[in-house]
Amino acid sequence: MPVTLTLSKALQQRAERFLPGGVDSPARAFRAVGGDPPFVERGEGAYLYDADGNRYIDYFGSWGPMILGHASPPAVDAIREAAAHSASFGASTASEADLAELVIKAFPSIDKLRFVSSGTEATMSAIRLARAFTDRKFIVKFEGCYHGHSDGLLVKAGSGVATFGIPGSAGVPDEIAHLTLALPYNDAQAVEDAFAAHPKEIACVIVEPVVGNAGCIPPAPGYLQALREITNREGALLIFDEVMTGFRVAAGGAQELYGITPDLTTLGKIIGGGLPCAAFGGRADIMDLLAPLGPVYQAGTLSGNPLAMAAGIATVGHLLEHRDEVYPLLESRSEALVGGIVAESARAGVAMVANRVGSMFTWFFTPGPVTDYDSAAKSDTAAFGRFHRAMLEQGVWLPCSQFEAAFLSTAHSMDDINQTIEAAKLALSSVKV
Ligand code: KE4
Repeated sequence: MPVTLTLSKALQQRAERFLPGGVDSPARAFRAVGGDPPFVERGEGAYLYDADGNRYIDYFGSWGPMILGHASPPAVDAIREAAAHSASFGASTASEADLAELVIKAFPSIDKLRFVSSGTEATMSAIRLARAFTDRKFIVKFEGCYHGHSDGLLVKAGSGVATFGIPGSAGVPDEIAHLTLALPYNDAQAVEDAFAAHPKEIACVIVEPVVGNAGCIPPAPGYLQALREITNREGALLIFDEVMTGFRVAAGGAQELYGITPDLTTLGKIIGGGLPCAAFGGRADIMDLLAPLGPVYQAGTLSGNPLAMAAGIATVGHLLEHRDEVYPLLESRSEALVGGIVAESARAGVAMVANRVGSMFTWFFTPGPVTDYDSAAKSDTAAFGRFHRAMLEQGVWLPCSQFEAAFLSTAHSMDDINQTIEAAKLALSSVKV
């Protein structure tokens, strides 16, 4: 039954009276894919239900957190119980160490961590720590990687590979952007050149070990190891931004999957079970620089919030207790879904390549391969927009941008996956104009 969006359109108009673009985060406005964004009323398992009563199979899962599906009973019960004792104290609770202990059990590279309320805070704080620990001020990031919206990370590549960045957003001063080198992903030589051009000046390299924010782009064989070796040799810290990959591509994230030990790790999304929760952590000799122990100031009113801790403990606890079933299930079902749609695109004569690591994946409308931001940017984003709208009309809600990763949850059934592949058959016919 085709989707109608009458009430959603009215809600969008009302929202635009109070919120810029009617949203609290730009991607939700559907500008990258066109069409009107449905307004969600509730989620349950693999499904979202909008204000008009339409049901959608959800493949973005709140951009990653909802790995157990929506309203998963362990998380709902834990949040309900915690909320009955008040939502926030601004004082220490046992639950913070409870969740920290679970996270550290899954991430042996983390001796200590600190909770914050967003991935942006986590990466911003980790970079401040790296600068203090190394007494250096420049940082390296990679084109196509997104680490939240702190000024120094909203930076585009400069004119030359080893030249400092230019602002990637209005309001970011050149002076701040010039402290960041934005290099091509999956190019170890570019990192060598940057350090050669700026010896003993670079505090850290921050990387999405599996890129999700240009669409899904896996690391080339040996690439992460090269980052580890170069940063070790140059006295810079390696920061794995696992906000998306943590507890997603493996219980221990990309560092477990690829066998790399970073100096600092940032986490988010899944560790809060859908509530505002993120973290940064790593070697104790670095983390102990944080106030109140050391000179690096970092703070947050709602850091370690008891409801977020309860949701995180329920979610992470479930994943760790059932890791031997959960991750193989997500792997096999994701393979069936991604492969099924790629096969349909070949039958439809639509140029498509897919990248997947576990249950995070992206279908790119390009012959491919997609190995970095430049090759991702060759995708036919108009075709992706037509595909997205055609899938939404059939009750399948994909991430609303070609340059985002899609996710599967443990709640998605094979019936959901087969229904999605059927919907793609029809949607792909609308892609070809
Ligand atoms: P937040 O500040 O949005 O909690 O986290 C920032 C962040 C940091 N690191 C990585 C690898 C991330 O993917 C993110 C946020 N991801 C985007 C979607 N890809 C959030 C969605 C949005 O901005 O609305």
